[in-house]
Amino acid sequence: MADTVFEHSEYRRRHEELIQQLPPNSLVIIPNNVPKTRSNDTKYPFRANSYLMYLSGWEESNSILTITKISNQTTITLFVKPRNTESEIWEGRIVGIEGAKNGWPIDKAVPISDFESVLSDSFKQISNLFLLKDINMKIDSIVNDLWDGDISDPCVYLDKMRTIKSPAEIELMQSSSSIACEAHILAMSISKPRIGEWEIQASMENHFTRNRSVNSYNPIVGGGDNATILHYSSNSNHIEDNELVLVDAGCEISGYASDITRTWPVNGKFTEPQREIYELVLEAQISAIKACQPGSSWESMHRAASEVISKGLIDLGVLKCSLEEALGKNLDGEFRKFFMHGTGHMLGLDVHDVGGGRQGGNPGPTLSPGMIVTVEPGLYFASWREDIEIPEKYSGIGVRIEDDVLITESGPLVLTDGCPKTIDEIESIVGSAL
Ligand SMILES: [Mn+2]
Repeated sequence: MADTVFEHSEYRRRHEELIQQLPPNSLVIIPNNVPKTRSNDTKYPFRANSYLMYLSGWEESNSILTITKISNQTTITLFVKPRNTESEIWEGRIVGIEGAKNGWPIDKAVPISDFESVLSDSFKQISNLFLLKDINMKIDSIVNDLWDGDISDPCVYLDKMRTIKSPAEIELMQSSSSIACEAHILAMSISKPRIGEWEIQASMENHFTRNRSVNSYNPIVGGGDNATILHYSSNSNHIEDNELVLVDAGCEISGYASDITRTWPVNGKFTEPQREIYELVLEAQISAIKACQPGSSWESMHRAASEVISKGLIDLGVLKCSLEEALGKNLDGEFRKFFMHGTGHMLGLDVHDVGGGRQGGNPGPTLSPGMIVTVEPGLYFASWREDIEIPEKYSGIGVRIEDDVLITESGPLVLTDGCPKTIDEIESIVGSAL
């Protein structure tokens, strides 16, 4: 028997929930990701498709899950690689047809080579087709060749389902949160002037690997001005005495992500200007977390953070305008010069998880029990910016503080509260392992 991440009954409940929403005579196709070449004949580490993992726990490459609902008869089929000794000698053991059928929450396992013929048979019986597009181009073109009708997006149903985490999912996300908290504390404890950004990255990845987890995204370790680059990733500079370092790093357990940012002075002591900015971001973050109440609009946490930031920037003399101008009509005022990203996003199988809520167009989902979101306001004063005025004393300061928050009936529950964020706590931990 295989070890699926969740009990089979949990996957079966997910199938049931999806099937109930599908129109009669439907077929849903979920292809797995395609392994990507890194260089010549070596590949990037393979990561299975999140929807496929969500619906079956299956991870092996070269596979496709289909769900058919034909006159109230439903069938979950997994198309997989058959066993092959020669290939297994080189690439590792293959689960195969029998293994898949016996160990995974599916009804049928079929060789992947039969996909096209099985598909053309099913097409005679269905009237609604749902395909997870742009994952495997070969599958997209097979489907396009065989099917003349409309192709719908299964994410319409699946994203809503993935947004609300089950108790078992929450448990996993609590473990990946806890491991990431420990990694941040370790990184703080080894920090000292002139440490390399890569050394901090290495200490975190070491902790992730030792706990059988992997990065949930490329860690950001930015010292000084590098902290003001939102997606800085080279992690290739020394961090000088008196500089802050911003570390945005999280891990993944059985596919489920954590996502934490902490910012600390590399020498263990905040300077006065660093302290002023840090305290403002922390106050904004705490206020945004308090706004994570069930029934609140998605915007409410961003509004809470933006209000604190706007007022604070005026008090510090960074913004010389009214609070109204600082905030702007649609939270698009002067404060955006220094806080240019959203306050949070959904978190789950994807680090920027499905279910909406990111910046742009739509109003975003209403916060509901079982959702897990990040809360991560920041302030950035890049010394190299010439398009805006950067106050001299804050020049080269970038601060972001990010926690992972479960919405519960009784309010926000911070899954990453094991990671210290007050100035006193941080100053006592930085350098303590040296
Ligand atoms: Mn994040």
